Amino acid sequence: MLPISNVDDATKVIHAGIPEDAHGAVIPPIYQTSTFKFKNVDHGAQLFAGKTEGFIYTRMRNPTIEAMEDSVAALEGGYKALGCASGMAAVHTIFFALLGQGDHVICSEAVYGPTTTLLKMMSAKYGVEVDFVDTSHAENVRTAIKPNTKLVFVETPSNPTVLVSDLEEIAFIAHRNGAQLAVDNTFSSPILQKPLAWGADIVMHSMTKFLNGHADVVAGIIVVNDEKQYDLFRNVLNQLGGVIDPFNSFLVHRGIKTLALRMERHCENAQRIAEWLERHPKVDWVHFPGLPSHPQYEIAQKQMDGPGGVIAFELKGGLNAGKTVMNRVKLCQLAVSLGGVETLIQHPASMTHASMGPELRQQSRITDGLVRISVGIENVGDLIADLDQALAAA
Ligand code: LCS
Repeated sequence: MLPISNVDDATKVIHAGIPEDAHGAVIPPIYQTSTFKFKNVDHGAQLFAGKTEGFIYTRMRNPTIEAMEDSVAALEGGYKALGCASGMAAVHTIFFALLGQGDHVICSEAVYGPTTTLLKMMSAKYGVEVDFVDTSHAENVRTAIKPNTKLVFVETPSNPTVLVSDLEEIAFIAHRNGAQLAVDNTFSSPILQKPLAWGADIVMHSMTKFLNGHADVVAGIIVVNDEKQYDLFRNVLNQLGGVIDPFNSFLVHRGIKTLALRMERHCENAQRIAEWLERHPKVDWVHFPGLPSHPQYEIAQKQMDGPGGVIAFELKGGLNAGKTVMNRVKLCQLAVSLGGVETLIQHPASMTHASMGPELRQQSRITDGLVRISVGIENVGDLIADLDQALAAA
């Protein structure tokens, strides 16, 4: 393994998680195998007993998956990481590992829709107590916390409202009350935000987004701080079965090589577009952490190394005007997901956050007219020209 602990992220994305290879391969090979041969019965027994180092079965461990996991763990400054089949598999594994009957969880009210839905399911099926609060005001976490609160789950910036929550403050509140803080860091990637450094205990990503960056893989990851936590999550993930596969791990690890470069361009392009939207006469409001008008601009400045690539905005004409823009864009593509090299535009109320239901959407300020753009790395002039012609029709 190359010495990567004291180097910049731009170096880590290239070199972290690259093991020495018997043949000198510069890129870790894809171990596209479900299972690994034992030398003899005793060797198999030793592996199962954890008394010797090695691989058994890909749901448990696989070298290609571990190479990618080591890369993300290094970028997040964590102990180790666990690749999952999707971001939702990562969310499920965290909830299942940490929450049981009678436990209480506090979750940001603005999160990816299915995270809300999953917690509501766990509440109905397993008796987990759930409170959705606006974590962009940390005092709401303080108010909601109870003696049985086991977990605070924060998404920052939030999907789709792009609100920012103060990780340092929330970690302090959670820990003082014996709860753990898990952070969905999907919108920032570890290049722009490192929640563990602000006190979080667990970080997760939908790697479908910026980490892979090329809109061709569905995957997730959990990063933990210590061995005890790692053993717990690895055991739970192994039983739940939501593991990533070697080929997708290879693709994500390949995508990560350009993560630092891509994030730079995502931030630059999105900043330009957010400023342009904010000046546009047809735009009612814009949420983007790089705008001084953002309600948590100061917190974003403190904990993020860049504003990211996702913008939420609403037109003065509300839903109908938003629909016109989404139907008229030519270069920006009307599709859900985010964090890829291509610019995507979508309507959260009818798409990514439809499953939340109107009540929780209203509480979470996901208005019917809110439009979300994930700004890609195309030429920003071309993107603005496309949005300009679409807005002209609104
Ligand atoms: N967390 C966040 C913040 C997300 O944006 C998503 C997916 C997930 C978790 C779940 O990850 P997945 O299982 O899809 O890998 N967000 C999506 C979105 O905004 N549009 O489509 C998917």
